[in-house]
Amino acid sequence: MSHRFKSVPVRSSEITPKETYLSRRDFIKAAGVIAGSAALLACAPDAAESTPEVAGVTRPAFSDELGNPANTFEEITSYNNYYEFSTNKEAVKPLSESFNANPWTVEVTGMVAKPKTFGIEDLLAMFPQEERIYRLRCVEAWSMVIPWNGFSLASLLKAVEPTSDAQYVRFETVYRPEEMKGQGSPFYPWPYQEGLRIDEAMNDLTLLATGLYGEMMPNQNGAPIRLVVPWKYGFKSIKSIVKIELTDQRPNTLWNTVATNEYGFYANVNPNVDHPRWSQASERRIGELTRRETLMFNGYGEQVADLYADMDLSLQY
Ligand SMILES: Nc1nc2c(c(=O)[nH]1)N[C@H]1C(S)=C(S)[C@@H](COP(=O)(O)O)O[C@H]1N2
Ligand SMILES: [Mo]
Repeated sequence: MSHRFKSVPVRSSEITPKETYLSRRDFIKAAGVIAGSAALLACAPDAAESTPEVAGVTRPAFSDELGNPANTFEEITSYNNYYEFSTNKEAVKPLSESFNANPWTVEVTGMVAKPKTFGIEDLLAMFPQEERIYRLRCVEAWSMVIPWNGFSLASLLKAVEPTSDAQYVRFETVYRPEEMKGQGSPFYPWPYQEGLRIDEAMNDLTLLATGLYGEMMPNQNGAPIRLVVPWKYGFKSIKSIVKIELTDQRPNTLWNTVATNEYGFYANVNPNVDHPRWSQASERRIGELTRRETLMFNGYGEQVADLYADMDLSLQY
């Protein structure tokens, strides 16, 4: 685990500009694992200087490939969607405190040559941790910039060797109604499920995240391992995964089951296709005063637009 993240949440008022520059440059080096991102990061405006401060919160001294400053550890870990604990975003953190993510196993099964159940420690040993700063755009029209640690889903899938029949990947969250009181709610079909097309799952951007800011994944963010699909609405990024299944059937997803006309299978971030009850054209970045325009594919179109070249995205939302 890199020590570099540890220096990041320091208030920039407490450090000199030179130190800010150095830690940022170190971070750019570390972030070079994302293809092509290093050059973009290097010419991005300095995040710490260019971002307005809100109510005494100083933005961290580094940013994503578009120059957006990362949200603070505090913001990322105290405003969460995790319905297994609560539908109240501020209540998730306290309610998830006693959740026990150790020991943990992830079963990888279905249409694969080498099905296997991995301990979380096996996964951490097999796949070196990368550091990636991704924007997360919630379907509720707020967003954050989050420095994740993890490894590509593709590297795990390759290890179990999907058969040629496999067309989709299905993900399942742990079911523990004793620890997760929200799972007592009859309004949702537990356990939480999600799915990707196999080409989406194999895309380099798709991350299995095991931590953030260089720390083990906090419970409220989906300990110990969760998906991050940065060009899709946040609900695709399923938390606390216990099962990954390769299949030839398009998986049911929790949100698609609850409200089919509101939450499609694809759920690509798209400012041109409104949610039936609100616009998706702009978003509130947590910690900022003015709204931002939402970017097509959340700004990752260069990497993913080809996946949808033959589709009408207003119909397949
Ligand atoms: N199992 C599970 N995964 C989930 C959710 C959930 O309620 N349960 N919420 C989703 C939604 S709507 C969002 S926006 C993101 C929020 O992730 P964060 O709390 O790390 O920001 O998690 C997604 N993954
Ligand atoms: Mo969300």
